[in-house]
Amino acid sequence: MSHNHFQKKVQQVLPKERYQHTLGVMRTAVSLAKRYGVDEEKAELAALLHDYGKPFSKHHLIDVLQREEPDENFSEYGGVLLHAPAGAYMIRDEFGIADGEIFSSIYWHTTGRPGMSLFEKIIFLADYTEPGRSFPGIEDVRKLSEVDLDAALLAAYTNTIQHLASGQRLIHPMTLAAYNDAIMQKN
Ligand code: DGI
Ligand code: FE
Ligand code: FE
Ligand code: FE
Repeated sequence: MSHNHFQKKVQQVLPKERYQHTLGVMRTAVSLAKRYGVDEEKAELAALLHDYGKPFSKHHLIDVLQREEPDENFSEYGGVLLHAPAGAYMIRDEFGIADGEIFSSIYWHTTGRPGMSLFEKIIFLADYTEPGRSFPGIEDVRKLSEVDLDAALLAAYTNTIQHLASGQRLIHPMTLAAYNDAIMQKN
């Protein structure tokens, strides 16, 4: 299947706004890939597919994930987290994309994780900073992402954790572990 075919499929599945977000993530991912010396086409493909799982029901996403990981705990921390890991498996199986970097960048694009690869950082930050997004703190992360990926990542984790805690929402252990790792890497 060609990139064009994947794009048509994604456009069919995603609601209009989510597809517009995806186009923004693709452009941002290509720009970051160029800047940091990562395969631009691969970054664009991962960005195209990163939210593929989003429109599917919680029930379906849990089914997909439980089949692969019977003791997964994503769902305990909020339904919004499921589209990332479940989406990674769906892309592998429905699109036949076997690339491990694409898989893991989609899998971890919502929580992050300790020891993020360069490729994972680029997809995570492209998702966080694409031009269609606006929320408090995003400008700092946008600026940092052009000069220092690790500083941008730490700013993004900090912002997300503050946002979740301010609403007394659950924070997935990987989100906290990613934050701790980013602090340790800095020092
Ligand atoms: O799918 P997108 O909206 O493009 O972006 P995303 O996959 O990064 O999801 C962002 C949402 O996920 C946002 O509402 C914050 C939430 N989130 C991120 N980390 C955690 C989290 N929600 C919970 N409950 N726990 C987390 O650790
Ligand atoms: Fe997402
Ligand atoms: Fe994100
Ligand atoms: Fe997204």
